[in-house]
Amino acid sequence: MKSRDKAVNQMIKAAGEREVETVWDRYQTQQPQCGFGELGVCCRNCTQGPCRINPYGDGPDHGVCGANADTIVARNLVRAIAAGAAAHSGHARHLAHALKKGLAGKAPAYGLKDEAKLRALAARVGLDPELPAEELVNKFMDMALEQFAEGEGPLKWAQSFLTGGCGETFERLGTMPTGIDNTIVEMLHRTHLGVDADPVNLLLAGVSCAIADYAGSHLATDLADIMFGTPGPVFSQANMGVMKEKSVNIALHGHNPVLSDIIVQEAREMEEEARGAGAEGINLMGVCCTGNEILMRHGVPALTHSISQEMPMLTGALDAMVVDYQCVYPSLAGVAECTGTKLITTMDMAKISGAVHLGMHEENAAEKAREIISVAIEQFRARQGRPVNIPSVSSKVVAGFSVEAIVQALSKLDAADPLKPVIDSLAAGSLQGVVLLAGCNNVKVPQDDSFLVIARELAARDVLLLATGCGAGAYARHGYLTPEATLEYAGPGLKAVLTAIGEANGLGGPLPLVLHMGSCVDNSRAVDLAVAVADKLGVDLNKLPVVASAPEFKTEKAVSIGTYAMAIGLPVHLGVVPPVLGSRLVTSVLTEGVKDLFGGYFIVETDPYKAAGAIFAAIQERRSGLGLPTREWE
Ligand code: BF8
Ligand code: SF4
Repeated sequence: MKSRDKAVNQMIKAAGEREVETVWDRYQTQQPQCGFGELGVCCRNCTQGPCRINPYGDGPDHGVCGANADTIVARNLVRAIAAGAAAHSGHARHLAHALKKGLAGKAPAYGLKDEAKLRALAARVGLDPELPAEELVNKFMDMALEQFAEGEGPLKWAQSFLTGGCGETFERLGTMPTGIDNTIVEMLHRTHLGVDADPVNLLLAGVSCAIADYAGSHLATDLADIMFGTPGPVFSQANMGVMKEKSVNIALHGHNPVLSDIIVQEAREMEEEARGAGAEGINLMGVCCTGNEILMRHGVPALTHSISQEMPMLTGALDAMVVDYQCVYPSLAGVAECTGTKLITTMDMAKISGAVHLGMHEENAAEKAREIISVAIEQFRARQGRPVNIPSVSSKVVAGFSVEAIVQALSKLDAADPLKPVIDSLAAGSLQGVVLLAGCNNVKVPQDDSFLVIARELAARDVLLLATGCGAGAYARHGYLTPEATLEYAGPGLKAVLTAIGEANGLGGPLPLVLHMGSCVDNSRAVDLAVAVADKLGVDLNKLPVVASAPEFKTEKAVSIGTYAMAIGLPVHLGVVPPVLGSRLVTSVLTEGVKDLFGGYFIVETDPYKAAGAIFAAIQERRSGLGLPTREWE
């Protein structure tokens, strides 16, 4: 089985018929994959290599420079964390530049949209929230940009949004970053030939980089919210059935709303042009995290996610796929050539040979957005008369659960103390705990399977489920972001809690089984929620019955997120084995040693049923630590 998604399977069949190569075909041609790479024991950090260590003792146990398996595995891992942090914080930096230019009158598409969010954030980072908006936003942006440079003390965006206990732990262990960029750059320095060869020291530096990743992610979420609005509940749809044969179908793929949000705004103005070309209208759809951003803020339907990103083109009905950066497969160019889709790259730092490049800059965002939409309209004209094969598979979606939206919904139950109903339910055991399901799909796992199994197993046992990234996408495509899913899969306690909140908000039924909190940078939203609960209870995050899980993770960004989730104190389940098993030392530090230092730790389990059991056990351990009633796995 390649995917649990019916629409994806229909398109895999279409790909076979048309002899279009997909991610699953290429995975086969890569077999057998390199065992040294899988274990993390190969090093290419200098030209005396590549060196590889035989972890079974019947080959070299040191590289040419003398680095052993522990050093090599640790170095490879922490470089991945640095790359992830660079990606998330690069996304934040891009938004910061756009808003800064917008405020200076140089980029008319950008400005302050959500003043209430700005004021709330300002109070958290120590600015006077009562300042006039213009003065405040400028001060806030100066401070935001300062996060990238090396400062004197702890990184403000890490310190201000986590618990006091986290800050103290990071200071004590020397893992509190002083700036985002210098922390990432130092990791490249440390992992150069002949610098840091102490695996534990390297891993601690990896944690520091991951905390910088958290700060960068939080900043990305904050800036997107103040520029484009903080999400609230939206109703939409997901999966390839959202394509419309008679409309101009445009997929927006990548991560940064810096362009996609503007395309959403401009498309509203260009409906007439589309109708002039014989279309019924413009049909925007999202892929991956750019898709999550515009679903959360505008209700734009979600088309598909992660490993199935090539599939929508095979319908023959996709006129353009517009990409920004991150998680965009270069293979899209070849598929687009076969299917006639215009693949449009938009970032000068992320081009793909064979794609049309329409480079957007902050100054010309609206103009570029219109140019991109016009290319898609032309392609719509060109495809007329050709057959299409759109799977009639789609699900209803309720999304938009920012922390603000969740607190707002909860305030209908208790206006004075919105978190109280959740905390009371956790204490009583009608809610056992909270699990954040995050991360990617991975070609090594049948697409969505682990996400779905874990959600069903945990929901039946009264665990509240949050989701982000392609995980949230998986739940969207399978109908798990609906009240109906709550009625079908939730255990009695969870059902009662979600129903009480839903009914208090006039929904006439429960909240969805899984709450979609946004893209991968929006994992910071889930952390905010956990921090609010921890602060209210007066305990640290590493005491809460809260677990993170990345059942099908793939990217370096996901490694970085998993590491910060561990560092703030959460048990973190990984459903794909990370390339660390070549070092017993590194493996034991990550699964056990870190628990004493941070409270969080990694659980590696590829079987989703066993993983659900392990996650539930981690929740019970936390409940027992808090003196709350525990439950057996039944
Ligand atoms: O940042 S979940 S495949 S799209 S890395 Fe990429 Fe993974 Fe999807 Fe979003 Ni996150
Ligand atoms: Fe080999 Fe050391 Fe060079 Fe790595 S840094 S390739 S282990 S010599």
